[in-house]
Amino acid sequence: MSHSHISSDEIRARFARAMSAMYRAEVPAYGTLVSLVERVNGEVLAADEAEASRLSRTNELDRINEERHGAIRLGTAAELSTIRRLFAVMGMVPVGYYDLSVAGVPVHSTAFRPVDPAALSANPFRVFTSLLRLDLIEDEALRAEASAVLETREIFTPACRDLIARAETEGGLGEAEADAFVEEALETFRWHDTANVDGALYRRLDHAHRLLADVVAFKGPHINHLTPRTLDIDTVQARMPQDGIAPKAVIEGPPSRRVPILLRQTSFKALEEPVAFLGDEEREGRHTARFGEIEQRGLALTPKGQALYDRLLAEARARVTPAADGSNADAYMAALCDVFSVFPDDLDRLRTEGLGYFRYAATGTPGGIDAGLSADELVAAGMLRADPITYEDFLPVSAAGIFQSNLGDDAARSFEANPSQARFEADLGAPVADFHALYAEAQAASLARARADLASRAG
Ligand code: OOG
Ligand code: NI
Repeated sequence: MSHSHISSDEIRARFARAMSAMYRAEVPAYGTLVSLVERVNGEVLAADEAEASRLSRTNELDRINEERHGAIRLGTAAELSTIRRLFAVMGMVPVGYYDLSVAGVPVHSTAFRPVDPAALSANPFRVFTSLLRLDLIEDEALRAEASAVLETREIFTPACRDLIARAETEGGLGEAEADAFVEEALETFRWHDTANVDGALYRRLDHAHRLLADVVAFKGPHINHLTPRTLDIDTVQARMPQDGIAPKAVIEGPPSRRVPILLRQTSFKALEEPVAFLGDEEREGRHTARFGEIEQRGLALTPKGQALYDRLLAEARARVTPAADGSNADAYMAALCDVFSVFPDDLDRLRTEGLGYFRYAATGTPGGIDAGLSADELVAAGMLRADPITYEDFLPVSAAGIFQSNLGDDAARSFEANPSQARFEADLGAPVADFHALYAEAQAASLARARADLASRAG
């Protein structure tokens, strides 16, 4: 990287801020939600000194009030591979593969995000990115029409394409180029109130699947939500109505616990917006696309912890299947709490039972070190401290719940489970990273550093 290049972390931070400003202007309720989340985060940090110092130790305190994820839905393989190159300019790479066909949504997805711990604390901005699967749409004629519309649209500005290519060949962007890139890249995510199709085709697409209309009928993959991170999702959920926002009835993910695990999410419903279809100057169309969401992040789970989570979630949902209209929300939350009571809820047990990932650091305690001691023994002896590693990814069942609540209740269809990671990676033009490998690596690297620290002190 030459001296004149600015870091990809800095480009990502600028882009995330620009996106947030754009979305605040387009969807005022998002601004209300962000203010509420910031207020509640401030209250949590003021009331809970231990949590505040843990977040400061793990370099999360500074990032929290700027932390966002967004989501887009793409139509073609070419769009997906170009968006991969666009996100790479900002240090974001594809992590994880999510098959949502099981949940009746004809897409498969990945999340673009930074992976390096230092980059995550600089700015963890992520974008959940889905690719439409036309192969899951039954109507062959409609499939062909949809694909013809998608083939002719261009979701990147020419200047954006040039700047991506320049970043690739030069290994980065200079100050002015970075600002131009942020401005041009933002165009891809902007809302367009004029559609790419006429009203008749829109209705056919919408009838086949709400998602099909949302992807095919528009000029670009408008950002459909931007999610701030809260330190107390139950409080924000409870206060949303006072601020004029109606949340969906059920918080997705694990129940409320002493030690948060994985990810809990809730959203408010999509806005209904006026749309002008082709050949219709009256803007008499209506489309619901954009919504709001909040999330609370907790401990990243190991494959063993994840398997326990998946089993318990399936058990709770089998006992009470949450209805789309929220009518059995209380019964579902009660079943969830009951079923999850067997999931260990203190940090020591989560660590010693191998359920979660931890970051190790040497404590200030002086003393010799026995190289043969295990990490758990060193923690028990007060030589090492273990802090939870935050889950930076997504949950397919939760994502399906978010999709369904904002696509409308009638959108629930069932497809056969139909994962196709190899196809997705071929379209993407790259493999997706395995997030368990990333967490395991971060844990192992911190432990090796902590052991080296202890050894140098002992010597
Ligand atoms: C994406 C829904 C998934 C999440 O937080 O799980 C998601 C979408 O509706 O396009 O954003
Ligand atoms: Ni989301």
